Amino acid sequence: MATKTFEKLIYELESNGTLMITLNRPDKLNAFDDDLSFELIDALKQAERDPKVRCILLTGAGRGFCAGQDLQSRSISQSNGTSPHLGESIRKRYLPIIFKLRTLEKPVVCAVNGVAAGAGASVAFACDYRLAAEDASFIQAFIKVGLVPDSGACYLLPRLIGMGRAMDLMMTGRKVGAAEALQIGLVNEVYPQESLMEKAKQFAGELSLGPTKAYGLLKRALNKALEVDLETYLHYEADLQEIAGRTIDFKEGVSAFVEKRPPAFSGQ
Ligand code: T3D
Repeated sequence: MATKTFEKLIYELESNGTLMITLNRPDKLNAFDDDLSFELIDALKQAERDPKVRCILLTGAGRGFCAGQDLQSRSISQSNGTSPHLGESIRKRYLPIIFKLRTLEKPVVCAVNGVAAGAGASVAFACDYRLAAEDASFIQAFIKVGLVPDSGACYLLPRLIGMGRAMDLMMTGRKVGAAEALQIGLVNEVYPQESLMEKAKQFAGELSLGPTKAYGLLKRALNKALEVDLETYLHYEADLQEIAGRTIDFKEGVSAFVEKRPPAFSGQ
């Protein structure tokens, strides 16, 4: 498989099948410039294609997770008297990232190591799990710079925490600390900063040993379940189970149960 070298993120595949993707612009709290956003799209596509990747663990280098859009580049174009085409920017950069995170048929765990603001928060919301450090935080920063929440925030956040809470966070742009994030269901677990990565790797490692195809199908099922009526969903679910029932991991799961031993899933 052709592999690509990245400059603004770190792409490390561990022998257990966990792929660590680390956003790597720590001096800018890993804000998305064009390069970082296009590299993340490429990294996710590569992870999707590579059968050795069984789980993705996404995090940020330094003290932040991701501060969203790099505002420096926007400031430069505004001072030149030009209005950036944000619709085009979102379609080309954020849309593919969010869509790929939601539809990529492998588990994606986000280790939120620090502040997640604007599109950086949206990226965390699009992951399947959010494990946060005690000093992590989430900021719907868009409104503070006069923008509408983007990168799927208005779609994803109400689905995670409900419409009322999402409206509050988006209208005020206030900072949500890890304790509140846990309480409102925005994150799955909170750990001390020093143990976050160890815990996240351990958890991702467990998912890497799981029935990868079934994880992928369950993501498909949950995505569909939010969109369609019950009867349509029940037919869709039957189709997915037809697929899952033909996997090697289903055979292995049943054999392991009958033989009273732990399953050794291959991801096939
Ligand atoms: O444009 C489009 O394509 C549309 C899409 C928009 C999507 C969006 O994400 S809009 C929202 C953009 N993000 C923000 O508005 C967040 C801006 N950042 C902040 O509000 C604060 O930095 C934080 C609350 C996130 C963290 O505050 P703090 O005090 O911990 O750190 P800091 O000192 O503000 O930042 C540290 C450095 O990172 C600093 O650089 P310097 O001065 O030391 O050289 C700061 O400028 C830089 N930085 C932080 N966020 C950004 C950034 N540089 C560029 N863009 C950023 N978003």
